[in-house]
Amino acid sequence: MQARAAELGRWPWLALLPIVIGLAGCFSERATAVAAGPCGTSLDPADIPSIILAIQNFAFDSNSVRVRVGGRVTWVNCEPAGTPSHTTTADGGAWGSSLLAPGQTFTTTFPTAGTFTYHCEPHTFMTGQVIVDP
Ligand SMILES: [Cu+2]
Repeated sequence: MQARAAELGRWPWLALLPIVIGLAGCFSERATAVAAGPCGTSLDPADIPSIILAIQNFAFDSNSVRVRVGGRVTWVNCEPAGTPSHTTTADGGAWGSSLLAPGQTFTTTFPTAGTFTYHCEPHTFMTGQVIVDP
């Protein structure tokens, strides 16, 4: 512990290193999301203004998002190749994707305000919600 304190005394900027690395990680992640979507999937440029959600580890990430009326959400299946396909299916029937294999995407628009819960058809334990603000 004392040795570490002495090291930091000699190179005080070392204490900032984890912060700098953390920030660099944030920015590169964001740049990747805009250019290629999560997990490197190519996105239709028309989908870029969407809120983009990854499907990974048999979950919607994040499982709760907010958009404005008229906003869009794009789900991207980020599972590794060979993982069973998923859907995004509104509980009330407002939207429903086909089975999305790893690497596939689905986009829908939200024309009305409200809270819309959804699930994955083959894996009903996978759930999420989209809150649409007026
Ligand atoms: Cu699923």
